[in-house]
Amino acid sequence: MTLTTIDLGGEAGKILAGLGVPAAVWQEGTLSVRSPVSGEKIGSVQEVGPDEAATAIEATHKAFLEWRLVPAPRRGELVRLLGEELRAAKDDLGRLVSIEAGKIVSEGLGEVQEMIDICDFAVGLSRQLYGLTIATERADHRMMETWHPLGVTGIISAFNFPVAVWSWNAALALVCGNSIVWKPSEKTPLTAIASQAIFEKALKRYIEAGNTAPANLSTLLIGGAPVGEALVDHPKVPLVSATGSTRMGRAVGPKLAARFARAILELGGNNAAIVTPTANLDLTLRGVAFAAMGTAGQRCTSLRRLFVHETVYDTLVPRLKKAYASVPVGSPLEAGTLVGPLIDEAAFNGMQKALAAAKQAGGTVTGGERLLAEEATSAFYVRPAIVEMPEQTGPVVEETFAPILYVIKYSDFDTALALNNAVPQGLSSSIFTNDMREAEAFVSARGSDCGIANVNIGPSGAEIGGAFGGEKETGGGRESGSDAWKGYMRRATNTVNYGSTLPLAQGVKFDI
Ligand code: UN1
Repeated sequence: MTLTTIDLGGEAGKILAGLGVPAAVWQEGTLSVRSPVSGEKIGSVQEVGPDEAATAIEATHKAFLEWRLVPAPRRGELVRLLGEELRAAKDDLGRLVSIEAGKIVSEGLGEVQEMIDICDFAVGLSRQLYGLTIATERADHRMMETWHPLGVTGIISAFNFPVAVWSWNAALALVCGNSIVWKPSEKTPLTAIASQAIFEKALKRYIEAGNTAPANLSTLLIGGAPVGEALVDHPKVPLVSATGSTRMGRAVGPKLAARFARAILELGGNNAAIVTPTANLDLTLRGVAFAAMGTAGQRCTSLRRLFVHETVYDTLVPRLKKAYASVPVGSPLEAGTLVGPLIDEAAFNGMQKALAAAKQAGGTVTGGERLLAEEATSAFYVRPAIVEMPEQTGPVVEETFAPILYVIKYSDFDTALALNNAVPQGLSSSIFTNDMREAEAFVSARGSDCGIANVNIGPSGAEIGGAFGGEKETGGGRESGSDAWKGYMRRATNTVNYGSTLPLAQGVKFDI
């Protein structure tokens, strides 16, 4: 059983050494790193304190003053090289994601692919930071808008996508002319160190090819909450993009607002799917299984609530239960495993608490028990749980970061739609149907109130091309594709008079 036979620390160390990271960085620090695969310690990482963080942010601000002057397509060249280095490091970084975050190999690799994809996107974007030319009411005038670099971009990321979320923000921020400061989750510093080393490799090649780039263009700050606070409070950080819990967002958001800094918040999700009478149930089963059990239910976009029409309930739900009972749970590094471990004991306790509360609220729980406790005493593997609920109450309206799927029967479409929207979170959602009217209603103005609304696919696993984020307690931010880049730049409206008179707008007269 690889849970005990693989030297996870040794493997992680080899990957970091291969990227040129000195051993002291991950072996001689104060922050212990555990792999959820075994629950054992795999490294000790050096941390910074808030004062060091503030000094580093100042240095990153200096870098911004230079980087903003580099033409955007030249900035894109650095991101192109980052994409190349990520391609070269894909297997290693993907494996490190599996070791440190507990994702199955395919999902670890998928996460790195997501980084590569956003780099490609950002390279193209570096030649497309378009502003509008706008008709003016004044003769011999031109009105236009220009997009300028904004400043230091702070990035706060969570353990569950330890590297992709950084890359969504980093790739866009860099082509937009910003410098970046990254505070990763304390649970996943090794993958952050590896990503920073990969960035340094790209930067070295960029400079060797004759390009100029300032020192401290990208700063990694490993540390606890005080470091995050130093970033959020620093007057020279005009934008913080933070991914994590709604609780974290409630702390970060008001602080940024108080100093009029921008926030891109990607907080909790409590994502639902509606299964209607016409749904293709084979497709639905696969869609639900991946969305609810994939990544052990630890995606912001994981499926947590399933509304099943009464005419298909007794067909679909038993099939789902069968899939839940047989899904391979185990070491994420082993071929064939589909569900890896929870990140830590606190996640396991949170799951058990939610299941107990669900029972209390009248739910029938199948699964949810701890597995492999003897093979890996400090790791937390669980059988994913299905909970049939009489109604949407208790823990169903909360986000529990674990593989729990609450299933509720419905009889009328509008009720299912209302249930989809009746939670405080608004990240992702989906409908399984072949009824065009239901599908269109779901994505319409009176449909799902989430930032993501899908048809015949689950709520998770978004591509980078679309803007990613959600409404309500999810925080309202948008990262990644579409025009999310605008959040990383400042817009200036310019009116230019190329005539020799001075007509005033709105016909105002002011003759002196
Ligand atoms: C997250 O869980 O924070 O759509 C991000 C998805 C992934 C990203 C999830 N592309 O599931």
